[in-house]
Amino acid sequence: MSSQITIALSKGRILKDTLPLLKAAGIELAEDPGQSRKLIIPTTHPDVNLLIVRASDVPTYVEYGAADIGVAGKDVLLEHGSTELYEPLDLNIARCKLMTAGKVGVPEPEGRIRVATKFVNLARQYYASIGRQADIIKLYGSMELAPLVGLADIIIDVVDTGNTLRANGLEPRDLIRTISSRLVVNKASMKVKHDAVSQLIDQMSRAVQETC
Ligand code: PRT
Ligand code: MG
Repeated sequence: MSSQITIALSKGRILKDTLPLLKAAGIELAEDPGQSRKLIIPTTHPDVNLLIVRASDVPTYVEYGAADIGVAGKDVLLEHGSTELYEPLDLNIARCKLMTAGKVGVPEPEGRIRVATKFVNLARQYYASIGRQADIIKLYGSMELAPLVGLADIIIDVVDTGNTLRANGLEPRDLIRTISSRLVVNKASMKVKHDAVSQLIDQMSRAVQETC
């Protein structure tokens, strides 16, 4: 690898699950991002740096070329909706389900429903696809609260164990789609840094297959 490569990742489950795949490509963190407040993390590979960004900002960094490569959930990528990103690899990590959920035992009202979510574009597409009238309310977090206080009938969120729903008296309803995290690549980087980028994709791809 001789080109400089910048990789955008979010802290938390994506960072944790991506580290072993990067290690297989010869990339290890030179500092612990859990300990450090730095947002640019050097690696043991002289040509590779990591950027620590908000999960929902990863597609933006990669689209504008501030990072060459990123790792983001398919939920975030679909909501972002860019056609300007290559998505060469399903990393099969941070798996979850995008679902609707509502209050336990409370049937959905007839006619128009109110839906709270941070995935407003996905929510609009989903209700259009099933031909249901829905008012979509944008929230930035704690979606589970919305049905409890009468802000919405339904939420749309990603669900893993379902414990968060259950703890708040909610139940999963309809599966919208299964989600995993994807490697995304800036289109210009794919051309200009082709050798370095494709080597990294190949190495990570092999590591994904070995863990499956
Ligand atoms: O936290 P921030 O607002 O910065 O962004 P984020 O919440 O999108 O980031 P992060 O790191 O929490 O999630 C990154 C990606 O991980 C998401 O885009 C998903 O693709 C994926 N993922 C996998 C999940 C989960 N599993 C998950 N369980 N993202 C969020 N959750 C939430 C869930 O909504 C619930 O609130 O975690 C909580 C626990 O889930 P349960 O079902 O196990 O209780
Ligand atoms: Mg989170």
